[in-house]
Amino acid sequence: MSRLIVVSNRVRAQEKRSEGPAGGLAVALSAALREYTGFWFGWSGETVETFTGEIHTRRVDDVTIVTVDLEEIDYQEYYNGYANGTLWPLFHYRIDLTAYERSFGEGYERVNRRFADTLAPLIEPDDLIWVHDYHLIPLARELRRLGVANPIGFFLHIPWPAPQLLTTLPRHRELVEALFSYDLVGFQTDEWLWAFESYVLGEAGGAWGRDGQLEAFRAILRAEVFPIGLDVEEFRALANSAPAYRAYDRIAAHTAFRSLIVGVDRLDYSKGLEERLLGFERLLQDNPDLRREVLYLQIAPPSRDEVEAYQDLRVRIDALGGRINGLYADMDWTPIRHVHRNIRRDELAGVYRAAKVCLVTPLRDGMNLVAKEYVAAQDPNDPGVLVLSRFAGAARQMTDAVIVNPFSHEELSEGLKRALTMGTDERVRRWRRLMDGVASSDVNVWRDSFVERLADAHASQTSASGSKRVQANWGLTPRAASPRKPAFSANGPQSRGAAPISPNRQIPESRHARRQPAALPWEHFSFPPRYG
Ligand code: GDG
Repeated sequence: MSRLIVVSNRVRAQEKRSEGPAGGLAVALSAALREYTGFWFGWSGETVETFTGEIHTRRVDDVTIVTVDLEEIDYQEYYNGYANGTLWPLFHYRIDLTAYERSFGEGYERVNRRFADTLAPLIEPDDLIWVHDYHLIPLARELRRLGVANPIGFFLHIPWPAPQLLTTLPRHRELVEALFSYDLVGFQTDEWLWAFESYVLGEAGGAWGRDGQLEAFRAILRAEVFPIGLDVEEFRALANSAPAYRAYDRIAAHTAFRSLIVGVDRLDYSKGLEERLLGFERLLQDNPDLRREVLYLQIAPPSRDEVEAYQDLRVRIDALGGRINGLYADMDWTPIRHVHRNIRRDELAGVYRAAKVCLVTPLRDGMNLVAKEYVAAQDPNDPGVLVLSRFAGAARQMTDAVIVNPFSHEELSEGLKRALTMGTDERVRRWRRLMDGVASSDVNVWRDSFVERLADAHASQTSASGSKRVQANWGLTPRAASPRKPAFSANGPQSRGAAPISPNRQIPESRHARRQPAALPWEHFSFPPRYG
């Protein structure tokens, strides 16, 4: 039976789940990998003088991880350079912060080749390969060059930019063409999928093919929406742990008779931290009666601090917070508190529960797991209110949050006021619907639906190529039989029978007729109806 190989830039399996790392991808992938045989491959985070391709294997919390070291120049050009200095800002609509340096692009290509060279010998014929995020877009192309014919899928955790922005990137065509070496490409929301489709159709001369697949660059690709979810059981358990209750008690003692507003974000310009502070200032300015009634706690552990655009962010945030505190603080009340360090994940769950309002107001965000964690940590009888930016992917699902435009200080302030003054009945009603959605579209649904569609896309694309070969069984081997994996039931992909595979999925020049847009896969993830 098949194994699942997950590939991402950094491999950060959680040494101890309760002390988990900051970063949505790490959290979601650790949860996904605990369920299957296979391994997680990526960069060790270490640099060496000369790249050797030597792998390090270890087992962390039930997950096998395989890592490789990179050179310092790789770290600078690929990680700090192209990934976080070029693609991250561009894909978050910040062309003003985007670095367009040729050496960065060269480093990016080199590291993707190094990853492919190291990974290819570890791949067995039955394996499914699932590649994650913007660091590794060309990886499938490099693996195909080495003759890897397995199903390879790609999931983008961050937004896909509008074509008008993407075309500012030198060699944007090559980047998109590289995606056509995958069998399946997944996006967090329909908005990012549409942006991708409009580039392929409008800019790359592509067309709709069979079954709603895209055809361009003489290849076929299935592109769909797979909104990432939470490991809800794990998070609810964390929220009920002793450290969570201790954190809750500490916060409750500190905020007696006041309402706590919390924000939890990596220190990143995409998260809208400055706009959030200005919105909070507006709340204090417009509502003198609320002044001594609220406390805003912002947890913002630093990230990517070797990238220039991140270096002065903390200084600006602290200066802004200091200015607002200076204007409004009283002898026994300081409105804003910043914590720039990593809080344990179980304690974080306690903080969420203690907060009457959670402010999740990114300017652009692929999904945002904090929004889902906050909902999962609430007391069902007295839940808090989520204030959510319309520009977070999560807003497409979590429509019962108070939705705001974070660019408008007035709207942020009004949304906050609405959340702070909301009655219990409405809070409970909204929370139930939100919690239903978080529970029914969790990390297991995300993982299983992606893997199932990957096997399916591979089978359908390779049969179209006309190259016949008896195919291995692409059904995965879950570690233990689990009733919540319908994707791998007896009628699942493993019973599909022999399907041909071919590394070369090229299609004839002639384009298929343009199709009507197919029903969005999003529909499969719609939230269930209201509570009765
Ligand atoms: C990318 C996409 C997408 C934060 N501070 C602490 C801490 N965190 C944890 C949160 C949450 C995670 O980090 C942040 O996840 P997000 O989803 O909000 O954001 P990104 O890191 O930017 O993730 C994003 C995600 O990938 C998954 O696809 O949703 O759109 O940008 O889990 O709890 N965790 C701990 N201490 C902290 O101080 N332990």
